[in-house]
Amino acid sequence: MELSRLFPATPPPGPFRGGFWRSPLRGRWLTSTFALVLLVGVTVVALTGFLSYAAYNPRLGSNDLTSTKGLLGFYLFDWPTRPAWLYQLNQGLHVIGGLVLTPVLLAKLWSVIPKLFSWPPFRSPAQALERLSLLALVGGAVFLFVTGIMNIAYWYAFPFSFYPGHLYGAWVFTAGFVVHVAIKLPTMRRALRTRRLVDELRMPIDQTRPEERMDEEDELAPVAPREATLSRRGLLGLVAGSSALVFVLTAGQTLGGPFRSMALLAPRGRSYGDGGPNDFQVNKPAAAVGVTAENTGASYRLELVVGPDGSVAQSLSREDLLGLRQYTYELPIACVEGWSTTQTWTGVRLRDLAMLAGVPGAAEMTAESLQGEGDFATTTFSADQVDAEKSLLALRVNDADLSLDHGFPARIIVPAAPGVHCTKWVSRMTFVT
Ligand SMILES: Nc1nc2c(c(=O)[nH]1)N[C@H]1C(S)=C(S)[C@@H](COP(=O)(O)O)O[C@H]1N2
Ligand SMILES: [Mo]
Repeated sequence: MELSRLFPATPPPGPFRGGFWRSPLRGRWLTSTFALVLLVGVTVVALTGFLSYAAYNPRLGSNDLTSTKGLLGFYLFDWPTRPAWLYQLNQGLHVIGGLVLTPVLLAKLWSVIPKLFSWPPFRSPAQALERLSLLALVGGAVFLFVTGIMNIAYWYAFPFSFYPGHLYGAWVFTAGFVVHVAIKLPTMRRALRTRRLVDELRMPIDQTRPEERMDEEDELAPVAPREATLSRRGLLGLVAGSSALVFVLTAGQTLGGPFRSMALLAPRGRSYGDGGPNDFQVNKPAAAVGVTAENTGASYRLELVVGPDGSVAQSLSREDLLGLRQYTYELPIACVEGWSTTQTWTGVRLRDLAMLAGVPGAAEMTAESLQGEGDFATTTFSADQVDAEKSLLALRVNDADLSLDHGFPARIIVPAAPGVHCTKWVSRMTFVT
């Protein structure tokens, strides 16, 4: 069907005219070069994103923060408990990967701007559909990058909650991404063969020639190119340099050690407090949720409850807990926001507490914080997580009592779990067979 008759033959003035876009750097080779980086990078960021959803064990208790998800909450397995750094790696790849790819995404969008104004807007129903899929692709990508960056900056200026929004956006984007890759892969491969990267990296400005149009439909290479004011290697260097800079200024929040102090762009990646044993990342200070020295003092009890009917099997003071067999492990807390911190924790094994509650081999355990209602105050753990050798109710960290901000009198540390499941100020644990 010839649909172009729907539109006047002469394009409207301005950006719709072929001669408007004059950068000699635009062309299919350049776009495909960025596309190749994004194809690999975005795949990693998307997979780790969906894995992060699964890491919450959304099947259990109230763990799922996306209650309206329907089919989109699809995942395949319970999250494992080893290696202990699994979620740290996953979230480091997801968040730092997304940040590092941001300059590449912007460059790719710049390189394809002429297509936004192509004329006629579509020539066939198939092409109309293809362009519609770009709405999911570009809209989805911009939405995910923007909400992701706003979330790690704690800038909740959007009128919906982050978890469902980011998850649904991810599915919209993924649909657009799959269609786009399927359609464009052959063109990308052809375009990448038109130039060699090594040659481009040697080419100074005065030898920088515009890309040739590859065929009739090529809307990227300019019809009326200007003289180059930046070489292709200059542009690639600018983008690669920006990504490298973003990496250096953020990766320390996951890598830790000496790199932490370099994480200038990471909102919560640097030093805390006094250099003592409790001097590490605090997202949510006790004062922010009404936890005080008073309600964690002499009156504190940990109730071990047998579910689902809820009879209290044990009521333990902190001294009681310290009297149980203690274990010490080095384990990370890895926040969904990408920062992580590895510390040496000492406390009671969750499996020993299940035993004490009279529910050995519990199928599920729900931990509640004395913070009461509110975000992250309740978490449900799987049988594997309760049973894992290194799953602790930590009482001490780095040979000192936990500080109030780090969850005194007791906090949960489960290997490989998302940081949000390391519940602080635990006052009740309900074990279900
Ligand atoms: N009770 C309670 N536990 C909590 C939280 C909380 O807000 N309340 N925050 C969680 C989150 S999101 C993370 S990443 C880890 C580490 O956060 P922190 O630095 O505040 O300890 O603790 C988790 N435990
Ligand atoms: Mo977190």
